[in-house]
Amino acid sequence: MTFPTLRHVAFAGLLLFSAAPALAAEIEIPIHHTEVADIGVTPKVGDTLTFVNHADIAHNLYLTFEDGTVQTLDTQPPGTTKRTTLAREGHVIVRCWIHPIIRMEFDVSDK
Ligand SMILES: [Cu+2]
Repeated sequence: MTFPTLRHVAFAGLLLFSAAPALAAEIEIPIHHTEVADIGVTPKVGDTLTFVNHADIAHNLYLTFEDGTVQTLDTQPPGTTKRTTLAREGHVIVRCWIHPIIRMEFDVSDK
């Protein structure tokens, strides 16, 4: 019996990796008082954003996508989480209907 060489193992791993769809990431974004934290990475289409409200006030975030689509995440009381999966690439602006001072922007890359 012969053992596979490191090269064979690496090749098999490459095949497995390329055959599997890219794993979607879940990115947690804290909200403190009236500040939505920067996302810190460039998310991909299919990734999920999780906004966690650590403030003691309610927020109502909405995302404006590059094509003009607006997605409202609805009222988010203190201590609650809102989740959205990114469906399209391009520039996104996050704002709050209640607190116009809130603004966070990021870009979504395609897969
Ligand atoms: Cu707000």
